[in-house]
Amino acid sequence: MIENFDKEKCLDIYRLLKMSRRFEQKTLELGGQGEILGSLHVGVGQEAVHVGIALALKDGDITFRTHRDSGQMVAEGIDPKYLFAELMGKINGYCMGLGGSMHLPGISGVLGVNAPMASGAALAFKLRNEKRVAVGQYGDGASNLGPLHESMNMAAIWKLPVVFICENNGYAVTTSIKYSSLLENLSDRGKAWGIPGETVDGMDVMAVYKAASRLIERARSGEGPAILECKTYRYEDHSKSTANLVLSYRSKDEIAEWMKKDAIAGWAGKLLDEKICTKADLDKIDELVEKTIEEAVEFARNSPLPEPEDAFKHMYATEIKGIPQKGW
Ligand SMILES: Cc1ncc(C[n+]2csc(CCOP(=O)(O)OP(=O)(O)O)c2C)c(N)n1
Ligand SMILES: [Mg+2]
Repeated sequence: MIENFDKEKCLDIYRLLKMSRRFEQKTLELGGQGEILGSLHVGVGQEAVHVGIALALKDGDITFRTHRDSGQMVAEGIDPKYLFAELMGKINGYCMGLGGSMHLPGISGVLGVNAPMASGAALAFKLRNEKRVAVGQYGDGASNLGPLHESMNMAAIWKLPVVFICENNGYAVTTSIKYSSLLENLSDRGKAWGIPGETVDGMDVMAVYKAASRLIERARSGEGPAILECKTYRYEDHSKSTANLVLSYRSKDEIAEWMKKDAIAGWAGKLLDEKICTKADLDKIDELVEKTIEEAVEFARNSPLPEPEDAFKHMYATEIKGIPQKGW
């Protein structure tokens, strides 16, 4: 038993961490082979944040994720086969293949909009008297954008049921947080709006889960918003298209230091040290994860591509003068 989790749940947390990582690593592999076109922003290394948030959300809650959170969708229980299909541009994808990685459901490619959108959702919950909570996720880079601060102030004065979760992975593309904020902890910004702010070890799934669920339940009980900063790290580069920058702005030693705190190895070690499970239990989960990922990729590979004219579906303007809609 760790916290209130029995052996089965502890192993399931291991499975979610693994699924989240293997899903994202697989997307990079498929991208490298030309099976996924366009860019990808993976959160490999940030799994403790993704799984911790997924565990803390309750049915009916809503989260607005960042461009780096597709692994979190898998941890939330979203079927990876439809995610792979979307990333490969196939009609069985969650957005019928028309969205791609930056437009997965609940993910925005526009920085700084998640806090406003989460605050808007929280306002709707409050007006409808629903006991639901909204979460707005954002990176350290996005934390400096104006709309985020405006919406945090409004959420504070209206005591909205929203929690702002900062995934501080230390960099915005190549810019270190050291150059973009004088604060040691970005959660201190809560003081400006009169709301609580906490910082946790974002490589520790239990630390994220405990703080996120406490603040989410606090918001649900009508006490208003809070900021949770998770200090974490991305192992891969900013995106598939910037992979050539790998070591131009950070050192190999820095990456190695963070990898020592790896969330998956840390959780597995804890389960073994506390004799909650055996190595064989973990190996079995690893096998299951690989099988699930492979089957999901096969499903996506075998799914059809949309027709060219499908590009004009699901748009506000369906007829565009001068642009042929058929037969090109
Ligand atoms: C409004 C806006 N400005 C710029 C960009 C380009 N952009 C995409 S990701 C990124 C860096 C984001 O850094 P951070 O918020 O720390 O998130 P991370 O990528 O580290 O997860 C930038 C500048 C964008 N998508 N939206
Ligand atoms: Mg960042």
